[in-house]
This record gives sequence, C-alpha cells and structure tokens, in this order.
Amino acid sequence: MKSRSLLALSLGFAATVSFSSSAAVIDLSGWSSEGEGTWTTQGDNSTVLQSANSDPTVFFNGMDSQGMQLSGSISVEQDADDDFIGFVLGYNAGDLTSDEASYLLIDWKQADQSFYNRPELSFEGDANAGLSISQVNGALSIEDAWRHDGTVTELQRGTNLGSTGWEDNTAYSFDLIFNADQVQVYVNDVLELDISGTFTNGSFGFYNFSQPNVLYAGITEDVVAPPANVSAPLTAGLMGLGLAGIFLRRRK
Ligand SMILES: [Ca+2]
Ligand SMILES: [Ca+2]
Repeated sequence: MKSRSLLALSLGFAATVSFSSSAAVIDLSGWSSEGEGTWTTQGDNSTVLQSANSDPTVFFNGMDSQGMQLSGSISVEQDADDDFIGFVLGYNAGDLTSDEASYLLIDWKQADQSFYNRPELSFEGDANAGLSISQVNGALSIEDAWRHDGTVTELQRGTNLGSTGWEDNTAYSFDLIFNADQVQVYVNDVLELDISGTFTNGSFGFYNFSQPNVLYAGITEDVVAPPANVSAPLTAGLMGLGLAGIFLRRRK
C-alpha cells in the first residue's frame, strides 16, 4: 500500500493522503531482542536476519509506537522447517516472561502440525497454518504460543491467508498500522487483519517461534495519516468561525 485517496466529503473536494511520502528508513541496530533468538542486522541496518530455530523470540524498537505505521518485507530464506514468523504490537521490555504482559501477537505458520517435538519438550497440540492476530495477556509459554491457548487469545484470522502458510524463499511486503483503537495488517498490499478495541501502547516488534532464517528487509516507519472524515469537519468548523468573525467585524 503506497498511497490512497480519501474523499473529504464535508468540504466537497478530494484529498490525497500518502502514507509513504515521509517514511523514514529504520536503523534496526538500536532495537533489542528477548527470548532465545539470534537477530543480526545487515547492510544499512534496515534489514535483520533471525537465524535460530528457537523458543519464542522478539526483536523490538523499545518505543511507544501507536499512531505509527511500520512497513517492509518478510521472507524465510530456506526450504526446511515450517513454523511461526510474524510481529508483536504494543510489546514492552520483559513482556515475553511477564505475568503483567498485554500486547498483540501477529503470527503466521507455514504448515499445520498436531504435535510439538523438541528434545527438551514434546506435547500433543494443534498449531494451525495461516496468519492470525491474538491478544497475549501474561507470560508466553511454548504450549500457549503453539496452540493459541491459555494466555494467547486469537482475535481474528487473515481474510485470505487465515489458513494459508507462507511460501519458502518468498518475500511478502507488510504494512502494520498501529493505533490505540484500531490495528490493520496488510500483506502484499491486501488488508488481511483489521481489529478495533483498546490496545496497550508499546513497541513494534518482530516475532519468530521455532523458525530460523527469517529475514525482515527494508524496514521503514511513518506516521499514520489521520482519516479525512475526522479532520475535515474540524477544518470546516474553524473556517465557519473565521467567516463569522469577518461578518461581525463588518457589522461594527
Ligand atoms: Ca519450509
Ligand atoms: Ca522449527
């Protein structure tokens, strides 16, 4: 999604709002990681590779990010494995293991799987292929991250990708729009997730669980444009006050 036109109906003219005109390239070398992942920035530091096949891990900006949009591309740079890639929104340092945590988890699994099997831990439980957004309240256990159970409450699945896994060695563009009362997620310029509510402020972050060699590239950030139908009546109201002022001065 590069730009979109919004009609300012109450003023009777069309306004074009571009989300990307002032997009800033992000220096990811200032971001922090938590969990067992290995996050390595590349090139101009707007790209990062997570290389561990690990328990849940996040890589986050450490800034309250509501009102902002994060964009870039995501790809898995190998054929092997079929697990979770994605993002967190409203993440705060320590949330991965905190009973007080409250953030949004956007995860995307490549393939359906009915068990989790690692040398140190194995259990039965379905992990479903596809893209979804969940509310996380509390520490994220491996079991809950896998099943979307317990502290992980699924809110919505993707409109097109809800049960479709990501493809190996394929780059997908993403746009995350993070507001206090609405979150929208675009994949390849298609609106996949769109939820309203009251969301905790906190970081933009990347999320991997049991999936290595995940590349997030060309990361940019921009301010979310205010909807035209909110700003236009205000502008019209101010114009009306101005005209009233002129009229009153002329009467004197
Ligand atoms: Ca694969
Ligand atoms: Ca794995």
